[in-house]
Parts: sequence; C-alpha cells; structure tokens
Amino acid sequence: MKADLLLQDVRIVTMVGGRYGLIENAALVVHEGIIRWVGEALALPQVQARTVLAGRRRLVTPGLIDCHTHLVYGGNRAAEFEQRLLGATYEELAAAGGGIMATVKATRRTSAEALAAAARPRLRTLLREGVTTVEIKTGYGLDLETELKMVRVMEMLEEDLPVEIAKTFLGAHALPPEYRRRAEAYVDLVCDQMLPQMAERVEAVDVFCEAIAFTPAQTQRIFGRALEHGLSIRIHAEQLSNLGGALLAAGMGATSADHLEYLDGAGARAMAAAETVGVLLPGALYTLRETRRPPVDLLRRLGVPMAVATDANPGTSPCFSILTTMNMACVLLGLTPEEALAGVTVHAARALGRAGRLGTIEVDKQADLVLWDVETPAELAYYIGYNPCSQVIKRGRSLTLS
Ligand code: DI6
Ligand code: FE
Repeated sequence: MKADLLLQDVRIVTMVGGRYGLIENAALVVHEGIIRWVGEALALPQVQARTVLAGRRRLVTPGLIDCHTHLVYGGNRAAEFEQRLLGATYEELAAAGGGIMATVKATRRTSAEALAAAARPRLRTLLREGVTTVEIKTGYGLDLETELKMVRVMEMLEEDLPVEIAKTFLGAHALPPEYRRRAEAYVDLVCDQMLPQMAERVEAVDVFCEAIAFTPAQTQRIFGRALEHGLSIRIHAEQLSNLGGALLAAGMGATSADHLEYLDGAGARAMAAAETVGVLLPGALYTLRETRRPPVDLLRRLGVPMAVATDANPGTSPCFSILTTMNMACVLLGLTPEEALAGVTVHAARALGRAGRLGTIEVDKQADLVLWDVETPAELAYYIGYNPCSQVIKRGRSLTLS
C-alpha cells in the first residue's frame, strides 16, 4: 500500500455513529489527502510511506468543525457589553443605534482588507484548537455591495489559512434602517437582487426568524427562492421566542435549525422526520444570560442529531473557543462529553452537508485529524481555557499554526 503519511502509536477516536469508537494501539494511513486505512496497528498491511509520524500514544480525533459563526465583521461591541452590565437594556441600546445595526455600520465602512485582517486572528484562534472547517455567515452588510464584500473576505481568509470555509448568505439577519417599516420591500431585495448574485458564491441561505427580525412567512419566501437556486437552507429559530421557525424550515428540508431554546414538540418532531440537525449555541445563551434551555432530552429521545457551535459574533457570543463551547454545551445544556464531541465533528459535518467527506475517521474520508495531549476524549469538553491540541493535519498535511 502506497502512502503519503503513516500515523503510528496513536489512540483513535473515530466518532462513527456519534460514538467515541476508541481504537487503542491504532495506526492510520493517508494517501492524497484521504484516509486509506485505519485500525489496530497489529492488523496494519505492508505500507510504503513517504512520512511516518509517531503519535506517542496521543489521542486522535477528526478535525473539529465549527458549523455556525459570524466571524467576519467590523468594529466590536465591548462598549455595549459594558453598558449592559451597567444596567442598559437591549432595547435602549438598539434605539441608540446599537445592536446588530452598529456592526452593520462598522462593516459597511471597513475595507475588505481590514475586515480580513480583523477576522484572521479570530479564525487562527479557532484553528489552534483543532478546527479544520468553519462556517461563516454574511449578514452585517444588508446591502448587496457589503454582502458581496463579506464573501470576498471569506475567500481571502480561505486563501491565507489552511481551513475550509462553508459560506452562508444571511441577508435576512436584520432590517436595515433604510428599509424601516418596509420589510416586504427588503425581502424582495433579498430574493430578487441579492440571492441571484450570491448564489454563485455561497452554498447555503440562513434567515434570522424572530419577532425582532423576520416572520415565518418572510422566511418561507426567502427559502423558496434559495431552493430554486439549488442552495441549502438553514435557520436561526426559537432563540428568543417560539414562532415555529424550526417546524417551517424542517418542512422545507432545512439542513439545520439553530439555537432552539424555545423549540416545542411539534418543531422537534418535524426536525426528526426531516433529519434536520439541531445546532446548539451555548455561547449566545451564556452571554445573554438566557435561562430557557433548548429541549435536549426531547431532541435526544427523538434522535435529532445535535451539533454544537460557537456562534462567534460581536454581540451575543464573542466566543472564539470551540473547546470552551463544548464545555458550555455540557455544563449549561446537559450534553455528555461524547455528545459534545459528536456535536463538533460528525453532526457538525451533517449540518454543513459534508457528512460524506468529513466528521469521522473512516476509510475514504478526508484526512482532517487532530492529535491531542490527553488521556481520555472526555478531557476535550472538561477543561476551561486550556488547550491540549498538539498537532493538526489538514487533508493529510501537518500544519504549523502560529
Ligand atoms: N442571532 C444572534 O444571537 C446573533 N445573530 C443572530 O441571528 C446576534 C448577532 C449580533 O448581535 O451581532
Ligand atoms: Fe448566529
């Protein structure tokens, strides 16, 4: 067997079927970026490998996947964070031009180069924790020019850094001030002007379906158009209230419904029937000090796959640590460490429509791998602010991350 890389003396957590699937005394063979063989070292066939890597009994997992972020944006909202802790409410801040609109203003006036320069260290922080694939949403432009600029920034990041970026169009994130009281006209703009141009450059369309954002009827209209363009659909649903967004999106074949704090039984059953992934975002719940929890027991009982993501954004989740997010998913939402790891590997791959290629360690999958200095996989969700990542392999190549 010919190989570019033979990885030996490792313990492999395959995550097949969402379980650890730990193989002790394991070996793994990579050729042309693809896993060609994995199993117990004793059964390893004859291999002529160009590179042999001794893992010194480190634990190996699939490359981690952050399947929901907004990490391209201008400015930051630390001042709002401070004002909120001094007693200001969201409504007051929004009325004073804060909230999502503050970030929209900053993103509109920042160049693509400056946006990329600001996003790079955020993305690097994720990569240093073993993230090899990340989803990034637009949604801080809310006009065609700036939405396209955000996609260009993602393309620049992908050129500079060894990471795969899944690009999502979130033109329906908030109603821009120039469309005040003309929401339907803005939805027309999203459907008729923005979507046709964005369709070439992104793979999915997301809508923030919420009382402070877009209604289910508007969401349905946008999703209908997205499907006509051959894009997959995802939704921010049931974060602040229950509008039935997850039910609607699942009925239209959404790949994921995200947040879900206020999800009800009908929504959860629709997700189970449609095999829609539930993406849990504990960083937002934590930052907003939300007391309502997504119905994890119900999702588990119905067999809805649960992914876990940072929701990295300047307002509700200024969090750029996938490991801390796994810890929050356990401590705040009651996931097991195994479920949290499945949430950032196999189920996250599914939320991004990449389950055939990413998310587990199996023959024929892409060789995105992380070597960890830990004894047990539960340690990945256990530490807070400690990074045991020892080495990252992307498409079969070892990375040096500065
Ligand atoms: N849900 C959220 O929590 C964020 N966006 C979204 O759709 C908020 C983004 C922000 O405040 O900038
Ligand atoms: Fe979000």
